[in-house]
Amino acid sequence: MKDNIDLRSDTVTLPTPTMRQAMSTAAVGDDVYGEDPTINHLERRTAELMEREAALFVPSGTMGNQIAVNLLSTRGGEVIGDSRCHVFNFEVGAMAAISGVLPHAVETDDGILHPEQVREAFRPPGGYTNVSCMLILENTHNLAGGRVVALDGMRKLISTAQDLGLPVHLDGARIHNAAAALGVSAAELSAGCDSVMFCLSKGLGAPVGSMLVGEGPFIADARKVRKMLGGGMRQAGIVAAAGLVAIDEMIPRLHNDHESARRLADLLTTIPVISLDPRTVETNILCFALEPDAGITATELAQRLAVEGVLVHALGANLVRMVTHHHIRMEDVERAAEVVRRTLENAAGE
Ligand code: TLP
Repeated sequence: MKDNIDLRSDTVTLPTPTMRQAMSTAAVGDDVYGEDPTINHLERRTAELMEREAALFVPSGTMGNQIAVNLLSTRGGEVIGDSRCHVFNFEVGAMAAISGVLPHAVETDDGILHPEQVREAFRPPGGYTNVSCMLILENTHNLAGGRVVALDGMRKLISTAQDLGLPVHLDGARIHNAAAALGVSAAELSAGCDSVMFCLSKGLGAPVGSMLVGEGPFIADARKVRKMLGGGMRQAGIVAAAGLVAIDEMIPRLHNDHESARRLADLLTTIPVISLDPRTVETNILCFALEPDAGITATELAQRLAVEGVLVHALGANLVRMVTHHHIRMEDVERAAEVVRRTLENAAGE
C-alpha cells in the first residue's frame, strides 16, 4: 500500500528533520515575560526579513489576522475585502464576534481587487450608512486558486486605501509564495501595509505558528491583544525553533511547489470534464471546476480519490482544490493526475 498523496492543503506538511533537531535543542524561557530567546530571535529575524520595526509570533494565521482587524478597525465599521477572502469566510465569524465589524465583500473574478472597486465600496462617515474602516488584502489568494497580486497592483491598492484614510492589513498567509512567483522580496511586496501576517505552518512546513509584522507601537499593542485572546504562550521557543528553520530553508525552495502545481495543472487540463486554465496556476494552489457533464460532484470525486490514496478538498458543488508542498514530488503529481483521470472516466461510464 503506497502512502497517500495529500493535496488537501499545505497545512498538512510535517516538520523536516532539521526542524525537529532545532526544536530538541532550542533555548527556551517564558515568552509572556519576553524571556524566550528563541522566540525573540524569530521575531527579530522576521522583522529584518520583512523590513519592519517589529514582529510577533502568534499561534495561528487566524489569530494574526484577527489581532490586526481588532487593532486597525473601528467597532461597527465595515472592512472592505474580496468576497472570497479567508478573513470573511473561514475564521468562524471572528471579526464580527471579537471586533464588532461588518464585511463589505467585493465580488472579483480572480480574487484580485482593483483600486476602483475599493473606491466604489468605500463609505465615508457622515450619514446613516455603515462606515468603512479598513481594507483587507490576501496575497496569494487561497480560494481564487493561489492567485498573485503583482507589485504594481499592491502599490495601487495601498495608495488608494491611504487616499481614503483606510488602514490596510495583508493576509499574507502565503506571501512568500507570491514573492517567489513574482521574483520580488516579501518585504517589497508588502511595503506600505499597516500590518502583515504570514504563516510558518503552511508551505514553509513548521508545525505551528504565524508571524504578525508592523511598526513597533502596533506590535506592542498586538502583544496585548494576543494575550487577551489566550495566545500568550510560555516556552514557545520549542516551536519557534522550527519557524527559524522554515524561514532559512523553506522559503528558498517554494518555487519547486509552484513547478509541481503547474505540471499538475497541465495534466489535469487534458481531462475533458475538468475546467481549468493552467495560466491561472501561479503558485502552489490550483482550483478546478467539474463540467456539468462530469456526472459526479466535487464531494463524490474527493471521496473516490481518497479511496485511491489521493486526498483533495471539495470546495463547493463542483469545485476542487489541490495544493502542492514539500512532500509532493513530481511523480506524485503524475500519479495523482492519472488517478483523477481514471476516476472521472469511470464516473462518466456509470
Ligand atoms: N487556510 C487553510 C484553511 O483554513 C482554508 C487552508 O487549508 O488553506 N489566511 C489564509 C489565506 C489561509 O489560507 C489560512 C488557512 C489562514 C489565513 C488561517 O491560518 P490558520 O489555519 O493558521 O489559522
